[in-house]
Amino acid sequence: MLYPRMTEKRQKKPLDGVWKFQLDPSGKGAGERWPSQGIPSPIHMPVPSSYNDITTSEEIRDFLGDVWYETSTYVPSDWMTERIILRFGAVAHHAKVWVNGHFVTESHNGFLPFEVDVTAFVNEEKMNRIIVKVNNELTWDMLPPGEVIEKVTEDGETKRTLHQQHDFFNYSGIHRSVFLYTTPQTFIHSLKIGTDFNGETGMITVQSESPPSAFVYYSLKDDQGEIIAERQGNTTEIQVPEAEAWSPENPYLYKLDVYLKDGEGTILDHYYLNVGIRKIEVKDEQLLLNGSPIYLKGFGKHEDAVIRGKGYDPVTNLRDMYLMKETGANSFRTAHYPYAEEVLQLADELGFLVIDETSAVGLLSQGVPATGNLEPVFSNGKISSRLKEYHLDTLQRLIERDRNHPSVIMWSLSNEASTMEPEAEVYYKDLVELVRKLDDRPIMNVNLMLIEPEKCFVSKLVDIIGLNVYFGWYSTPGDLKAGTADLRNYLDRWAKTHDQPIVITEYGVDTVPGLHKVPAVMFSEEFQVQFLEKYHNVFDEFPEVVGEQVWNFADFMTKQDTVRVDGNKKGIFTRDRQPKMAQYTLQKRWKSPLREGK
Ligand code: GCB
Repeated sequence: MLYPRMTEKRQKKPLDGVWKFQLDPSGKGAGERWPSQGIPSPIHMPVPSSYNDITTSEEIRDFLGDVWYETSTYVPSDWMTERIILRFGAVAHHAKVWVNGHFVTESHNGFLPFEVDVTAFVNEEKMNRIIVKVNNELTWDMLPPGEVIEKVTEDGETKRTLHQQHDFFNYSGIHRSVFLYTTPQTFIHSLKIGTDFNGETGMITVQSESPPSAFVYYSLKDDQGEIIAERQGNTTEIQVPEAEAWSPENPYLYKLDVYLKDGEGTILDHYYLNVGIRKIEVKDEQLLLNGSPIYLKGFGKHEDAVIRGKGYDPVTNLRDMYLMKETGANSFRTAHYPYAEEVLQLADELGFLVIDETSAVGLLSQGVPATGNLEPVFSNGKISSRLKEYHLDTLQRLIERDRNHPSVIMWSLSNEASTMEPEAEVYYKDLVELVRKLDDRPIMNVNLMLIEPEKCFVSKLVDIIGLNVYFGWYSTPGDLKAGTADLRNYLDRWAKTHDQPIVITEYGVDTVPGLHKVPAVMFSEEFQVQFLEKYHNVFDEFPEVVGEQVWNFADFMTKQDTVRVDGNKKGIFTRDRQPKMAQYTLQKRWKSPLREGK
């Protein structure tokens, strides 16, 4: 799906701002005709944002169920000859949309964009009313999975709570920008860019999907706007001699203008894309960027910020990127769901290598308290064919959305699933097959530290192994000597049983900023520093380890729990993006040359 862009042939109008908002605890909105008559007793709510932390109401923060949003807008008259599209960057988790009382579309994916042609429903001379019903309940037919539990309290009230499997707050609402945009009637439907680089010459392949009645023209420009090559046809190849390869140190972007013309040469449509020429491969237990080994240094992140929750926020995003650069990071993982498209645009421009993850987090049952064992999820039917369809659909849409970003270097299928169950193998085989059909980037799957390397049914299917490790924290708490010995042993077992390179996709400890202790104890800043230093020494013993991403970039909100003090505190930065002591530990390591090849 193409990101909406303004050109001389396309217009766009953001609908971001303050919308009307109302909770609907009894689900009466549709029955009372809110979609056609408007929502009756609204309060003000910003879009994009999570709604949870905007007001002071506990009911709104913890709300589970339907809420309604409403806005109104005029549409310029010169749009009336065009296709008019209404597009949402993401709404968590379910959305139904009405335009001027007409139901136009629905979505059930909280982290991916959706759009609909509303040309037939907009008025030229009157205000247009857009109404969105948002529901934030999770089920085991979707990602991330979850379950609404109903309990009747002593005073006869039904209390509904969300049972979720993942460690982040269930922020909800219209999370990303909403646009009205136009395309001409004859328009460029999709574009797929591939690049290759042999050390000198760059190769760009372009595939466009456009109506057969029109002709496609491409113009490739360098970053000064000088034309380098011009081509024609739905599919084409462009060789770029002495190409500037894209990398974190030199995120050089070419610009590709794409025109659709009629038989007389009149321009019907125009779209453009940034193109970074780069080659990413996994070879001989190494990760190669443009032919040379690259070591990933960086973070697992979250889209999470004070007040706006998971709402798209360019201010926080840029602060994060500058802090990551300053720390010496060259990469991040979009844990645990697809991030806003604008984040990937920044990663292209500023030079970050991105592990792009689906929202498959929590495909692992929690421990059974009586036994301490993990209940199966693949083998007992909890993971249904519907959930698998949802996973496949998410992967396909993620790839179609993000495949043209040079920053995206691999796809992560899931985080910490029950891959020790034999039934997981068939499930993941189908995921891998789909990805291989759609794209040639390496595939990763991220493992929980309880997965025994000898008994994992999925790692053999992927190109690169992600490991989340917390020895000395969740096991042998506070004992870093035992923790690092366990880490060494665990990595050794992975290295012996698998041929693929390993990225440490999570390692870290909760740390209360300002808590100092000598000797170090858990939760102190000293403990975080020592944990990282000791882990780094172990990573350096393993040539198979081709990357380290600390958990987490910043502190983030979780549900209320006995093991969380106002959220997860494993951040290297606080939630308001100020450094803890450990930032200097990372900066020292990441800004100086690591051992050979790292
Ligand atoms: C993990 C999860 C991550 C949690 C983290 C933690 O393994 O992947 O979502 O937040 O551990 O802090 O416990």
